[in-house]
Parts: sequence; structure tokens; C-alpha cells
Amino acid sequence: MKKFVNGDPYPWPYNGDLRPENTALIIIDMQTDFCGIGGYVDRMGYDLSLTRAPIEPIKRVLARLRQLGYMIIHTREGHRPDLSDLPANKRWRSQRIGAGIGDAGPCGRILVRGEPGWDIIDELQPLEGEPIIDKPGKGTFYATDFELLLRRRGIENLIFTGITTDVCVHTTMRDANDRGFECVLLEDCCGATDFGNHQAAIKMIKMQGGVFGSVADSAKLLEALA
Ligand code: C5J
Repeated sequence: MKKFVNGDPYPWPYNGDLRPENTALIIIDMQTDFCGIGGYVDRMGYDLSLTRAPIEPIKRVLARLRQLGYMIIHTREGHRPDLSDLPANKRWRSQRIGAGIGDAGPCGRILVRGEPGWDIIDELQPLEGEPIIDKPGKGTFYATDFELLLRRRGIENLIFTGITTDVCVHTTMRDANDRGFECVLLEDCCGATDFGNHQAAIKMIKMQGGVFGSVADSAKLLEALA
């Protein structure tokens, strides 16, 4: 039986083939550095309530999809402690605004693997066996085995959640769309450092009949799975 999420601009997935065997939930960068006190985003002076807003909706979606046996993938942005995978311009730009990647902060060294700030927040900790993709960049495909894991599991549909909507979520969704994955973004399960950017990122997806996929929310997904 075909199953659709009531998405905009089209019911998702396009072919109604929504099953635990071919669909994965992607939770992007729900790390203290992006939504916790003393982390990278906090150091840059942005409003943490915007990047914390998706925590509860993601929790609800995660609980239901775990229960139904869907593949769950978590990601973390971060760099090796010796910073050998940190491009010099990325470091320079972050230092310029007082939140230098690799520099010491209240949550340890900013965006460095193994540091407290780099870890996924307690509310959304991965369960044993759920893959975590450690990525040095904004996109999840670059310099990782993300695509290999998806192809090996026969994944065709990707449900996008996490932060930030306009940066890591968008980059990964665009890259996934180009690779032929059928993508939906759950808007209440994402957040950006600027609300206007969050809204603009959502609008961009909906252009051209769904240029990168479709947009829905946690309630619509849960309704489709009921
Ligand atoms: C950013 C991210 N915004 N996870 N990273 O630098 O979106």
C-alpha cells in the first residue's frame, strides 16, 4: 500500500514507497557546539532558542521511527585534535569573529572531536548500533562513508532533521538530491542561527516543484506513519 506524508509542494515520497527498509532519518549536528550554552554558536552570539527549538520535535520523531525499525543516522561536525583536517580559511574566519575552531572554550576546544562541546546533546544521544557520521565539513557526503552506508542498506528516502537548516542540513539535502535520494525536510525539526535564514532555506526547497525535495513537519510525518 502506498503511503504519503502531506508535504509541500508535493506529497512525499513522490512514489508513495515509504517503508522502514528504504527510508532513513538523518539527524544533523545536534551537538552542544550548535545548541548548548558555551558552545560554538553561543560563542558567536546567536540566539540559542532558535537552534534548540527542534529538540522536542526531533525527540518525538526519533522515538516513533526507532519503534518502527527505520534506519537512524546521526552526524557530527568536527575536526581532529591536531586540526590537520581543518582548512586554514575555515579556522581564520572563525577566529575573526571570536569563536576560533580548535580554540579553548567553556565546552572544551571548539568543534574538536572528543571534546564535550562536540558531542551530541543528552536529549538525542544515539543508541548502540545507530551510525554516527563524523564529518569535517558542512555536507555529510564529503570525506565520509555516508553514501556507502545508505546504498548498502538500500535506502532511497531521506528524512532531514537537525541544525542548521541553511548550512549543514541544506548542504546535505542538496547533495543527497543530486545523488537521486528522495528527500523531505521536517521544518519544526530544524533550526538556524537566524529565523529568516531558516524560512528562506525552506522556501528554496519548495521552488521549481520541489527543487531539492519536499517539506513537511513532525506532525505530518507521524500522521502518515500512524
Ligand atoms: C554550521 C552546521 N552552521 N551544523 N554548521 O556551521 O550547520
